[in-house]
Amino acid sequence: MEELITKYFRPKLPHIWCPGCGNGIVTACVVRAIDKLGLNQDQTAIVSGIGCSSRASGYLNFDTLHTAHGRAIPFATGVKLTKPDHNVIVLTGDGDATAIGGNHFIHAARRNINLTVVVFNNNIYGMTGGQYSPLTPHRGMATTAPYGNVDRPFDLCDLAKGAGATFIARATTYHATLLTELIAKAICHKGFAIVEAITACPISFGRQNKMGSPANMIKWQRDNAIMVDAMAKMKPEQIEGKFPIGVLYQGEGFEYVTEYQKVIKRAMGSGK
Ligand SMILES: Cc1ncc(C[n+]2csc(CCOP(=O)(O)OP(=O)(O)O)c2C)c(N)n1
Ligand code: SF4
Repeated sequence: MEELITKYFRPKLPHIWCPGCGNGIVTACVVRAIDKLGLNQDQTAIVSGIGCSSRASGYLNFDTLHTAHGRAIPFATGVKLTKPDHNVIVLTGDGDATAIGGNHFIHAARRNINLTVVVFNNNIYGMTGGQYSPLTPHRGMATTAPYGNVDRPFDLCDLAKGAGATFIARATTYHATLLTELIAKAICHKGFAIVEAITACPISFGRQNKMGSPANMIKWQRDNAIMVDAMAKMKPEQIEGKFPIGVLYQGEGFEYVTEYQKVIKRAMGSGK
């Protein structure tokens, strides 16, 4: 990892993440995926919004944009349209991507624009002290839900599927090798690719929800995630409260930037 740190991280440490936070694991998986694919650092852009997870962009030695809360995807869309040859990777939190940025998320999925979006899902607004997000479980505790969350959460992967994303995957920080593989696959996919990374926030979520130590939170991931193929063969009572990991969907569809290039050609009178 030492080599990867020197190559891919800016000499900007210490970071802001609390001890036991899963954000470092997810960021390491992103870097390992990039390294595995041998991506050109000068042709790779990392874009994030605002939140603990979104701080990752500032630590990484690529072309990076640390933007406004919820707006990572529109900024990334702009980068991808003007630099179609760049790999554009969005690092975003569950609040960033599905609350204030929810509209951007579904429309980028609908357009099937060739972005890789890694959602750090810690089920809460971590940075601002533990308000519930659209991914906080029903009856989960949050500073804005001291008697339990009334809302039903989104299933992020189902939301992405319904909106038109063509690569959808999920893993946890316990399954770091799988998470790395899925991020690499998402980067290679030509279209809107989303990887939900289930990660522990022991401070703003774990404490309120009595989940114990950071190690216990990771054990919870181990005990509740099931590979999607294995899950399909299990009985309903065996999968109650569990969630699938792996590639959940991969499909095809015309891609937004390619179509946009065709429009430019047509407008210039040089293409169909
Ligand atoms: C327009 C705007 N609204 C609200 C905020 C305050 N704010 C900063 S981070 C954040 C939530 C972060 O939650 P999430 O995106 O899930 O990331 P995490 O901190 O959990 O990694 C909010 C509401 C802001 N910075 N800008
Ligand atoms: S508040 Fe939560 S998400 Fe933010 S750095 Fe601390 S543990 Fe991580």
